[in-house]
Amino acid sequence: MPANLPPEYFDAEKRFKQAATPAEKIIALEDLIATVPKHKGTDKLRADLRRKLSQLRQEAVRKKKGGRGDLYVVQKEGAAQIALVGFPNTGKSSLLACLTNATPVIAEYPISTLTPLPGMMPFEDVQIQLVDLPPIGNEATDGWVSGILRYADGLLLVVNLNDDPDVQAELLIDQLERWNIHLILNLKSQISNSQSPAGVFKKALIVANKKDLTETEDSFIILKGKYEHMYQCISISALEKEKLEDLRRAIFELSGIIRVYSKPPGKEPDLSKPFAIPSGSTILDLASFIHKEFVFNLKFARIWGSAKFDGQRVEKNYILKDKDIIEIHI
Ligand SMILES: Nc1nc2c(ncn2[C@@H]2O[C@H](COP(=O)(O)OP(=O)(O)OP(=O)(O)O)[C@@H](O)[C@H]2O)c(=O)[nH]1
Ligand SMILES: [Mg+2]
Repeated sequence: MPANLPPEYFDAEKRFKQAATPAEKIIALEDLIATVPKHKGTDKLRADLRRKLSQLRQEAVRKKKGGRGDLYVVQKEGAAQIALVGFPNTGKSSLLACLTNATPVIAEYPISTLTPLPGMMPFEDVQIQLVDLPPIGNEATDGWVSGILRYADGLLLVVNLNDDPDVQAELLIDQLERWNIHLILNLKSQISNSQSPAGVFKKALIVANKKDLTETEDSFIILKGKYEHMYQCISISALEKEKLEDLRRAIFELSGIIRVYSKPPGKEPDLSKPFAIPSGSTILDLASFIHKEFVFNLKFARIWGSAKFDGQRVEKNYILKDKDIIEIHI
């Protein structure tokens, strides 16, 4: 046993010994490792603890094999599914807690999130699903985390303003590239999420968290200088709940959906429940979404909102805009 271990080590060691479940053991051991000072005298101890941690993580994944489906796939709910990607401690779980009704583990120690956790974020009259994930760079979880990213409708790259956010963003994008997950440059482009032999293409937004900390303004300027022409960058504080409304709107825009409302001929529109459909959808796409039969019977539609005048007659290939009201004639 190396000399000069701090009292926190012994407290953490006690908690590790008392931990009952595999998840608790992993968390307690991560905690314990964080208390060991880094110097020559502790090399062997740190290596032993790391080996133990890696073994526990492998066991945890093996034990989950029976319920593998639950661990690897997050059932989509709501209008779109957006995944949170980032390095340890950047505030992914804090964000999920701020924006949704989910109650994730939030902690000062790294790798506090071990399994995916979804939550629903209301934005005006739609619900968007956010998925909190373990951090990138952990060999025990990277495999299935990257699997979830491939299925998401958009990615939030969460970086910490206190720790060279531009470098974090670069490393994250590099890692995604290695998984053949390519980010679509510029949200406003017409390209949508797609798949090809070269990999998947995803829309992304850079969320720079912890703007409440001092001297973070300059790092946001550097981040924007490097990335703003490619991805929207937004600085927020999950802790102080700053700029969260801007973030909600940016997430809605990232989701690539629009809301349209239907109106039976001669009646008032039903504004209580929108149809959430991909942006770029036409009247015909909407018709097939509402009812398969409509595709064959559709004659034309009248539209309130994006057309030149209210109630204007439009054809099947008319491209809908967010908040249009549509009267379908069959
Ligand atoms: N000052 C400040 N601290 C924050 C903010 N958001 C989160 N934190 C703190 O940062 C630490 C990590 O937060 P988490 O939300 O657990 O981070 P995470 O990215 O989910 O971490 P992992 O799951 O380990 O990857 C916690 O101590 C939070 O209280 C913020 O906006 N400002
Ligand atoms: Mg977390």
